Amino acid sequence: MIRFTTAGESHGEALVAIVEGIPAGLIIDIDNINLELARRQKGYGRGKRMSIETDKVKILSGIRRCKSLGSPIAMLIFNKDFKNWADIMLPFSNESSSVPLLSPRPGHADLPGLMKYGLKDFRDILERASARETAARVAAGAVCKDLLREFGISVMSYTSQIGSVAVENVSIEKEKFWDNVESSELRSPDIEADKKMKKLIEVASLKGDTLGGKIIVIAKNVPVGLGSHVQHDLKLDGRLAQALISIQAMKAVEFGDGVKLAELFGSKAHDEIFYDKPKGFYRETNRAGGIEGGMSNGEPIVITCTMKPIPSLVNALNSVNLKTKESAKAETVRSDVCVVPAAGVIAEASVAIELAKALAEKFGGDSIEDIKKRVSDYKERIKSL
Ligand code: EPS
Repeated sequence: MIRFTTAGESHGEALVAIVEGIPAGLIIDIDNINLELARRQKGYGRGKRMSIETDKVKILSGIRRCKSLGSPIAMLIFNKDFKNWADIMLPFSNESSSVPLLSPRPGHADLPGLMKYGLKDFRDILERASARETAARVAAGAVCKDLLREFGISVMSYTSQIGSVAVENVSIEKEKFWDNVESSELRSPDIEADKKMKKLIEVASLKGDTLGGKIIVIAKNVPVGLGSHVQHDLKLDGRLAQALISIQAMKAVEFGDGVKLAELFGSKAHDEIFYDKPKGFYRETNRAGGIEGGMSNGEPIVITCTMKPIPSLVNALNSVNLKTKESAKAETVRSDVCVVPAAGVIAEASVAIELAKALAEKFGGDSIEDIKKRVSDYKERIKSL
């Protein structure tokens, strides 16, 4: 079974990711992991922290001679900023120049976290609630992307909206679509929208405000039948939704035509099935976004994720001081204005992890060669239907 866990505080010494269940014999490219980490760091509207960090992974276990051993893969990403926070964040430091943070930010984990864990300074909450944790998720996702690549499965994403500005008339089939996405600081495929989005981010920045938006994640070449209809917690869409909604600040996840389907008659909401001798069964539309009955149906998996504006505002919202109980402005901590482009990279990682899990579940195997054989036999069976 593939599973992963992460550890680490935003300003602690390092982040840790442990991925278990990756089959033996998979070629792991450390450059690919570092490339994904670098992609996550980019984006117009990011704060000062990203100019301090150059995230790189240190592999501690599970890989030998560039190949996975089947044992847990432990990865470390050092926080360069830790040296500036050592007296505040060292696990056994007695002396602390840290002034407790007492006025929680509306929309953040600060207040519910403090209440739940019985702590007094919400730095103890925000350090782990921070989206810095997603660097570790991206490292885990990069390993899973390596696994998926062996089966021709790709996971990509782009920014489709920032604030009120949405990309228009774009088609992922268009030449250079993905080159445009990767070369845009906002990971948007539409140069005109890109300009407007940047302007909006500048306005937000001047106002001490923040912006959310939408990203679209697309997984291609996913074999039919990942996930299952037989039990609630095996459904692929349910699992992907959990993985994506757990990304900091994510508020909604839609598959295919998503919420738009509510307005339609059933006759216009589904993807009719056709058959053609060489092609087999196919659809001409993909309103379902590649998942039916909790299983992949062979069409691209298309997911729209909506992110709220992050709650760390320079122009702080009203809050209450936890000690005096008097009205106070929420604490201002260093922050980003917009993290939607980074969220796309994180969403890719989250989707890659879930698909890798579902793939390993369906085809089993401790070694990459065993899985390949089973996938090939399965594809033959489907073809002969
Ligand atoms: C982030 C690191 C954090 C934030 C941001 C993302 O660094 P710092 O708190 O030192 O500025 O910039 O965190 C959030 C968006 C959040 O919600 O906490 C990172 O590595 O992506």
